[in-house]
Amino acid sequence: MQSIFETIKRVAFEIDEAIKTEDLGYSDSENSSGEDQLKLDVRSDLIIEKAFATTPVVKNLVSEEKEGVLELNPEGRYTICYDPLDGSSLVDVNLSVGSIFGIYEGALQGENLVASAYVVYGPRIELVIATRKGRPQLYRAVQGEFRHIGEITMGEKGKLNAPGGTQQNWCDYHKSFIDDLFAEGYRLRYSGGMVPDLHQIMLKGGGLFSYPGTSDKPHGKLRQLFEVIPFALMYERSGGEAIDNKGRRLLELVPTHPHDTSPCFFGSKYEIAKLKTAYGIDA
Ligand code: P6P
Repeated sequence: MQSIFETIKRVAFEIDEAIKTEDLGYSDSENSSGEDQLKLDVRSDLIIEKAFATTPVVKNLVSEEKEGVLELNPEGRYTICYDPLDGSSLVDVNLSVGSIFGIYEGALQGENLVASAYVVYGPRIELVIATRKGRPQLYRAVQGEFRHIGEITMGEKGKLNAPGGTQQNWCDYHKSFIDDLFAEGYRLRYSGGMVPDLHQIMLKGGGLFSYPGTSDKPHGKLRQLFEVIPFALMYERSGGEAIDNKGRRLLELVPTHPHDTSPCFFGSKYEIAKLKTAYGIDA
Protein backbone atom coordinates (compact mmCIF):
# COMPACT_ATOMS: atom_id res chain seq x y z
CA MET A 1 0.00 0.00 0.00
CA GLN A 2 3.03 2.29 0.46
CA SER A 3 3.24 2.66 -3.33
CA ILE A 4 -0.26 4.17 -3.29
CA PHE A 5 0.76 6.77 -0.71
CA GLU A 6 3.88 7.63 -2.73
CA THR A 7 1.69 8.09 -5.81
CA ILE A 8 -0.66 10.38 -3.86
CA LYS A 9 2.35 12.49 -2.79
CA ARG A 10 3.38 12.91 -6.47
CA VAL A 11 -0.19 13.68 -7.51
CA ALA A 12 -0.53 16.32 -4.77
CA PHE A 13 2.24 18.46 -6.25
CA GLU A 14 0.87 18.12 -9.80
CA ILE A 15 -2.66 19.12 -8.77
CA ASP A 16 -1.34 22.01 -6.67
CA GLU A 17 0.56 23.25 -9.74
CA ALA A 18 -2.61 22.90 -11.85
CA ILE A 19 -4.61 24.90 -9.29
CA LYS A 20 -2.06 27.70 -9.48
CA THR A 21 -1.69 27.78 -13.26
CA GLU A 22 -4.71 26.29 -15.07
CA ASP A 23 -7.79 28.00 -16.45
CA LEU A 24 -10.56 28.18 -13.82
CA GLY A 25 -13.35 28.09 -16.37
CA TYR A 26 -16.07 25.49 -16.77
CA SER A 27 -15.71 22.57 -19.13
CA ASP A 28 -18.67 21.68 -21.32
CA SER A 29 -19.42 18.53 -19.29
CA GLU A 30 -21.13 17.43 -16.07
CA ASN A 31 -20.00 14.89 -13.46
CA SER A 32 -22.03 11.82 -12.47
CA SER A 33 -23.94 13.88 -9.93
CA GLY A 34 -25.06 16.30 -12.62
CA GLU A 35 -22.75 19.07 -11.39
CA ASP A 36 -20.99 21.31 -13.89
CA GLN A 37 -17.32 20.37 -14.17
CA LEU A 38 -14.54 22.92 -13.96
CA LYS A 39 -11.65 22.35 -16.34
CA LEU A 40 -9.66 21.93 -13.13
CA ASP A 41 -11.92 19.03 -12.04
CA VAL A 42 -11.26 17.26 -15.33
CA ARG A 43 -7.52 18.04 -15.21
CA SER A 44 -7.16 16.83 -11.60
CA ASP A 45 -9.05 13.64 -12.43
CA LEU A 46 -6.74 12.96 -15.37
CA ILE A 47 -3.62 13.56 -13.26
CA ILE A 48 -4.80 10.97 -10.74
CA GLU A 49 -5.89 8.43 -13.35
CA LYS A 50 -2.53 8.60 -15.16
CA ALA A 51 -0.58 8.30 -11.90
CA PHE A 52 -2.41 5.22 -10.65
CA ALA A 53 -2.22 3.59 -14.12
CA THR A 54 1.46 2.97 -13.29
CA THR A 55 0.87 1.82 -9.70
CA PRO A 56 0.62 -2.00 -10.03
CA VAL A 57 -1.25 -2.68 -6.76
CA VAL A 58 -4.21 -0.60 -8.00
CA LYS A 59 -6.83 -2.79 -9.65
CA ASN A 60 -9.62 -0.28 -10.32
CA LEU A 61 -10.44 3.39 -10.01
CA VAL A 62 -13.81 4.98 -9.22
CA SER A 63 -13.87 8.74 -9.59
CA GLU A 64 -16.46 11.20 -8.31
CA GLU A 65 -16.04 12.95 -11.67
CA LYS A 66 -16.91 9.91 -13.76
CA GLU A 67 -19.52 7.14 -13.96
CA GLY A 68 -18.54 3.50 -13.52
CA VAL A 69 -15.41 1.59 -12.55
CA LEU A 70 -12.16 1.99 -14.52
CA GLU A 71 -10.12 -1.24 -14.54
CA LEU A 72 -6.38 -0.54 -14.56
CA ASN A 73 -4.71 -3.84 -13.66
CA PRO A 74 -6.49 -7.21 -13.31
CA GLU A 75 -3.58 -8.36 -11.10
CA GLY A 76 -4.04 -5.38 -8.79
CA ARG A 77 -5.30 -5.63 -5.21
CA TYR A 78 -7.00 -2.34 -4.31
CA THR A 79 -9.78 -0.16 -5.71
CA ILE A 80 -9.29 3.56 -5.12
CA CYS A 81 -12.43 5.70 -4.90
CA TYR A 82 -11.48 9.34 -5.05
CA ASP A 83 -12.73 12.89 -5.31
CA PRO A 84 -9.98 14.58 -7.33
CA LEU A 85 -10.71 18.15 -6.29
CA ASP A 86 -13.41 18.49 -3.68
CA GLY A 87 -14.82 21.99 -3.33
CA SER A 88 -13.17 23.05 -6.60
CA SER A 89 -15.59 25.96 -7.00
CA LEU A 90 -13.78 27.60 -4.06
CA VAL A 91 -10.54 27.94 -6.05
CA ASP A 92 -11.77 31.08 -7.83
CA VAL A 93 -12.17 32.83 -4.46
CA ASN A 94 -8.78 31.53 -3.31
CA LEU A 95 -10.05 29.27 -0.54
CA SER A 96 -8.51 25.90 0.33
CA VAL A 97 -9.67 22.76 -1.49
CA GLY A 98 -8.69 19.09 -1.32
CA SER A 99 -8.38 15.63 -2.85
CA ILE A 100 -9.85 12.62 -1.03
CA PHE A 101 -8.84 8.96 -1.53
CA GLY A 102 -10.57 5.84 -0.19
CA ILE A 103 -8.54 2.64 -0.60
CA TYR A 104 -10.76 -0.44 -0.65
CA GLU A 105 -9.98 -4.16 -0.83
CA GLY A 106 -12.93 -6.21 -2.08
CA ALA A 107 -16.51 -5.00 -2.46
CA LEU A 108 -16.90 -1.22 -2.30
CA GLN A 109 -18.34 -0.77 1.18
CA GLY A 110 -17.26 0.74 4.47
CA GLU A 111 -15.94 -2.39 6.13
CA ASN A 112 -13.59 -2.97 3.17
CA LEU A 113 -11.90 0.42 3.43
CA VAL A 114 -8.31 -0.43 4.36
CA ALA A 115 -6.93 3.11 4.35
CA SER A 116 -7.78 6.66 3.39
CA ALA A 117 -5.87 9.81 2.57
CA TYR A 118 -6.60 13.41 1.82
CA VAL A 119 -4.59 16.37 0.55
CA VAL A 120 -5.33 19.97 1.51
CA TYR A 121 -4.26 22.59 -1.06
CA GLY A 122 -4.00 25.77 1.01
CA PRO A 123 -1.25 28.16 2.12
CA ARG A 124 0.68 24.89 2.47
CA ILE A 125 0.07 21.47 0.93
CA GLU A 126 -0.73 18.97 3.69
CA LEU A 127 -1.41 15.25 3.48
CA VAL A 128 -3.09 13.01 6.06
CA ILE A 129 -3.01 9.21 5.84
CA ALA A 130 -5.10 6.84 8.00
CA THR A 131 -5.02 3.06 8.14
CA ARG A 132 -6.97 0.65 10.36
CA LYS A 133 -4.19 0.82 12.96
CA GLY A 134 -2.83 3.75 14.95
CA ARG A 135 -3.57 7.43 14.59
CA PRO A 136 -3.80 9.35 11.29
CA GLN A 137 -0.41 10.71 10.24
CA LEU A 138 0.10 14.33 9.14
CA TYR A 139 2.65 15.28 6.45
CA ARG A 140 3.52 18.81 5.21
CA ALA A 141 5.14 19.77 1.91
CA VAL A 142 8.43 21.56 2.48
CA GLN A 143 10.60 22.48 -0.52
CA GLY A 144 9.00 19.92 -2.80
CA GLU A 145 8.93 17.02 -0.33
CA PHE A 146 6.42 15.79 2.25
CA ARG A 147 7.83 15.84 5.78
CA HIS A 148 6.21 13.78 8.53
CA ILE A 149 4.87 16.16 11.18
CA GLY A 150 3.17 13.78 13.60
CA GLU A 151 -0.01 11.95 14.48
CA ILE A 152 -3.49 13.45 14.95
CA THR A 153 -5.54 12.95 18.12
CA MET A 154 -8.81 14.79 18.76
CA GLY A 155 -9.98 15.81 22.23
CA GLU A 156 -13.05 14.32 23.90
CA LYS A 157 -14.79 17.68 23.37
CA GLY A 158 -13.93 20.47 20.94
CA LYS A 159 -14.83 24.11 20.29
CA LEU A 160 -15.55 24.22 16.54
CA ASN A 161 -18.89 23.76 14.80
CA ALA A 162 -19.11 23.26 11.02
CA PRO A 163 -22.84 23.07 10.15
CA GLY A 164 -23.35 22.08 6.50
CA GLY A 165 -26.41 22.15 4.33
CA THR A 166 -28.96 24.86 3.68
CA GLN A 167 -30.31 26.02 7.05
CA GLN A 168 -33.82 26.74 5.74
CA ASN A 169 -34.02 23.04 4.81
CA TRP A 170 -32.89 21.64 8.19
CA CYS A 171 -35.45 19.79 10.32
CA ASP A 172 -36.44 21.46 13.61
CA TYR A 173 -34.50 19.16 15.92
CA HIS A 174 -31.31 19.56 13.86
CA LYS A 175 -31.63 23.33 14.00
CA SER A 176 -32.19 23.25 17.78
CA PHE A 177 -29.16 20.97 18.16
CA ILE A 178 -26.91 23.31 16.15
CA ASP A 179 -28.23 26.36 18.02
CA ASP A 180 -27.53 24.59 21.35
CA LEU A 181 -23.87 24.09 20.36
CA PHE A 182 -23.53 27.78 19.55
CA ALA A 183 -25.26 28.62 22.86
CA GLU A 184 -22.51 26.56 24.54
CA GLY A 185 -19.94 28.87 22.94
CA TYR A 186 -18.84 26.82 19.90
CA ARG A 187 -17.15 28.82 17.16
CA LEU A 188 -18.54 28.70 13.59
CA ARG A 189 -15.92 27.31 11.21
CA TYR A 190 -17.44 26.49 7.79
CA SER A 191 -15.86 27.31 4.42
CA GLY A 192 -17.97 25.05 2.19
CA GLY A 193 -14.90 22.89 1.54
CA MET A 194 -15.28 19.51 3.25
CA VAL A 195 -11.54 18.77 3.27
CA PRO A 196 -10.29 21.97 4.97
CA ASP A 197 -13.36 22.09 7.24
CA LEU A 198 -12.82 18.53 8.51
CA HIS A 199 -9.02 18.99 8.59
CA GLN A 200 -9.38 22.08 10.80
CA ILE A 201 -11.56 20.25 13.36
CA MET A 202 -9.11 17.31 13.49
CA LEU A 203 -6.10 19.59 13.97
CA LYS A 204 -7.72 22.10 16.34
CA GLY A 205 -8.67 19.54 18.99
CA GLY A 206 -12.15 18.54 17.86
CA GLY A 207 -15.75 19.72 17.49
CA LEU A 208 -18.45 18.76 14.99
CA PHE A 209 -18.87 18.74 11.21
CA SER A 210 -22.42 17.98 10.13
CA TYR A 211 -24.08 17.54 6.78
CA PRO A 212 -27.58 16.27 7.65
CA GLY A 213 -30.39 15.01 5.51
CA THR A 214 -32.45 18.06 4.54
CA SER A 215 -35.83 18.65 2.95
CA ASP A 216 -34.08 19.29 -0.39
CA LYS A 217 -31.48 16.52 0.07
CA PRO A 218 -33.03 13.83 2.36
CA HIS A 219 -29.99 11.54 1.82
CA GLY A 220 -27.51 14.33 2.38
CA LYS A 221 -25.08 15.65 -0.25
CA LEU A 222 -21.73 14.06 0.51
CA ARG A 223 -20.79 10.86 -1.34
CA GLN A 224 -20.29 7.69 0.63
CA LEU A 225 -17.40 6.06 -1.25
CA PHE A 226 -15.33 9.15 -2.10
CA GLU A 227 -15.93 11.47 0.87
CA VAL A 228 -17.93 10.10 3.81
CA ILE A 229 -16.35 6.67 4.39
CA PRO A 230 -12.73 7.87 3.92
CA PHE A 231 -13.25 10.67 6.47
CA ALA A 232 -15.09 8.31 8.82
CA LEU A 233 -11.85 6.31 9.12
CA MET A 234 -9.91 9.53 9.78
CA TYR A 235 -12.26 10.59 12.59
CA GLU A 236 -12.52 7.19 14.26
CA ARG A 237 -8.74 6.71 14.16
CA SER A 238 -8.27 10.20 15.66
CA GLY A 239 -10.40 9.19 18.67
CA GLY A 240 -13.67 10.70 17.43
CA GLU A 241 -16.81 9.21 15.90
CA ALA A 242 -18.54 9.29 12.51
CA ILE A 243 -22.22 8.38 12.24
CA ASP A 244 -25.30 8.91 10.09
CA ASN A 245 -28.71 10.25 11.13
CA LYS A 246 -29.72 6.83 12.54
CA GLY A 247 -26.58 6.52 14.65
CA ARG A 248 -24.97 3.92 12.34
CA ARG A 249 -21.20 4.06 11.97
CA LEU A 250 -20.38 5.52 8.56
CA LEU A 251 -17.67 2.84 8.26
CA GLU A 252 -20.53 0.31 8.07
CA LEU A 253 -22.22 1.93 5.07
CA VAL A 254 -22.95 -0.33 2.08
CA PRO A 255 -23.64 1.87 -0.95
CA THR A 256 -25.98 0.45 -3.60
CA HIS A 257 -24.54 2.80 -6.24
CA PRO A 258 -21.01 4.27 -6.40
CA HIS A 259 -22.39 7.82 -6.16
CA ASP A 260 -24.75 7.24 -3.21
CA THR A 261 -24.72 9.97 -0.56
CA SER A 262 -25.40 9.84 3.19
CA PRO A 263 -26.23 12.24 5.99
CA CYS A 264 -22.99 12.43 7.96
CA PHE A 265 -21.74 13.69 11.31
CA PHE A 266 -18.04 13.71 12.19
CA GLY A 267 -16.89 14.80 15.62
CA SER A 268 -15.43 14.38 19.06
CA LYS A 269 -17.19 12.02 21.42
CA TYR A 270 -19.00 14.73 23.40
CA GLU A 271 -20.57 16.33 20.31
CA ILE A 272 -21.60 13.00 18.80
CA ALA A 273 -23.23 11.94 22.08
CA LYS A 274 -25.10 15.25 22.16
CA LEU A 275 -26.22 14.70 18.56
CA LYS A 276 -27.52 11.20 19.39
CA THR A 277 -29.65 12.67 22.19
CA ALA A 278 -30.99 15.41 19.89
CA TYR A 279 -31.83 12.78 17.24
CA GLY A 280 -33.40 10.37 19.73
CA ILE A 281 -30.70 7.76 19.03
CA ASP A 282 -29.87 5.42 21.92
CA ALA A 283 -26.43 6.40 23.10
P1 P6P B 1 -23.12 23.25 1.02
C1 P6P B 1 -18.29 21.03 -1.95
O1 P6P B 1 -19.17 21.29 -3.05
C2 P6P B 1 -18.95 19.96 -1.11
O2 P6P B 1 -19.13 18.79 -1.85
C3 P6P B 1 -18.12 19.70 0.14
O3 P6P B 1 -16.77 19.95 -0.05
C4 P6P B 1 -18.72 20.66 1.16
O4 P6P B 1 -18.61 20.19 2.50
C5 P6P B 1 -20.19 20.74 0.73
O5 P6P B 1 -20.22 20.45 -0.66
C6 P6P B 1 -20.76 22.11 0.95
O6 P6P B 1 -22.13 22.03 0.64
O7 P6P B 1 -24.48 22.75 0.63
O8 P6P B 1 -23.00 23.48 2.53
O9 P6P B 1 -22.62 24.42 0.22
